[in-house]
This record gives sequence, structure tokens and C-alpha cells, in this order.
Amino acid sequence: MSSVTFEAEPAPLSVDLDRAALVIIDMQRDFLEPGGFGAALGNDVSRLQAAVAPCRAVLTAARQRGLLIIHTREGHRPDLSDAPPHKVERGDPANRIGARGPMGRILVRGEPGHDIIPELYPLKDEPVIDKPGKGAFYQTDLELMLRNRGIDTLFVCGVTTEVCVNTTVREANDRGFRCVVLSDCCASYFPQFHEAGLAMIKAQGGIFGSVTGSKPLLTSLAALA
Ligand code: C5J
Repeated sequence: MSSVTFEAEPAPLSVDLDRAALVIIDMQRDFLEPGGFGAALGNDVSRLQAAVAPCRAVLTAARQRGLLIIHTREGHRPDLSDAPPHKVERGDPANRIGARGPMGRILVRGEPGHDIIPELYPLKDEPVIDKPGKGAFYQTDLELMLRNRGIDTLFVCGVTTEVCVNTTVREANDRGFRCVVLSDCCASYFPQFHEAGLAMIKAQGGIFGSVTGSKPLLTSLAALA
């Protein structure tokens, strides 16, 4: 493959696609559909829909270009042995992690709500990282997989911007990976947190990474013959 150059903030970027991966964070039914974890916390889950079509366009282009694509899912073992008690205890007991909802037990691995939305469903050869925390590096083998493949740059999409996307970007940055967050491929239940989450990443010369839209990346990918 080859490299692409595109506009980004705080500065334009050139990325070697052989060393880049697309990481799609937690595009799960539990966060995006009614009756899941996001809704149980009182959120308007329809706000996350805005990220689905741009994410799908980037996923399709990444598949066409042969990029490494990694999906993540936040969730816990059925016995909740990997769920910190303080995390489980938050919120209404009827709607907590592990409680039964319309999409099965909330945020529990193997339940329908834990799965990735159909529009962005992983292909068989695309790794799926099951993570117990907000960050995709915490207690997972993500770093090992990226290092084994010589990856140095992550294109990051997913939900929510200020929680799992931000946490993962900060973890990645500390491990030496360059993060390029695709703004319209991320979303939050709180528009102001989405904006703040992106602003914090690109501030101070890109203190955690860079931010661009799906369009500049897609245009640069399409320009490759
Ligand atoms: C949250 C996430 N918001 N994937 N998880 O609890 O951002």
C-alpha cells in the first residue's frame, strides 16, 4: 500500500497505510439502541446515530484498502467477576449492568445488546476486542496485536467521544501510537461533550492526537489509484 496526506487539526498529516489501523470503538446495540446500557443511564440514544453512516463509509473504504480493522466492545463476563463493584452499583438496580433488559442482560458478553450494530458488523477476519473498561488497552491484548503488526497510527471512530473514545486515545498516546480521530464517526449523548472531547484531543499542538473528518480521509483514500 502507500501513504495518504489529508487535512487535519492541528496540522495536515501523512500516514503510511501499511502501519495504520482503523479502530472502531463500542458501536454496540447497548449504546446505540433503545433498551440497552446507554438508555438505562437515561440517555437519548438516537444522538449516536449520526456516527453510523460516516463510520460505515470509512469501514467500507478501509476494507477496500486492506487496512487492519479492529472492533471493540465494552462488556463483562456473565458472572460479572470482571466488573468493578462500584461500576455495577451505579444507577437504578433494575437497569444496572447485569440486569435483564429487552436486549438481554445489560452490558454482558454474549447477550444481544452487547453485540455490534448490524450496519458495522465485523467480518470474520476482523479482530474484536472485548474490554471490561472504557479504554481499549486496559486488560486487553490490543497493544500486543498492534505491535505484532507494526502499527503506529490509529484512525479512531466510535462512541462515546468523551468516554471510551477519549480514554482509548489517551491510552494509545501514552503507548506511542499516533491517533487520528474522525470527528463525524464519533458521537456522544451530549453534543457539548462531543465537541469538548474533540477539542481536548487536538489542543496544545495535538496533545493526544489529531482530529479530522471522514471526508478528507475518504478523499485521500479514493485518490490512491
Ligand atoms: C460508556 C463508552 N459511555 N463506550 N461507554 O459508558 O463510551
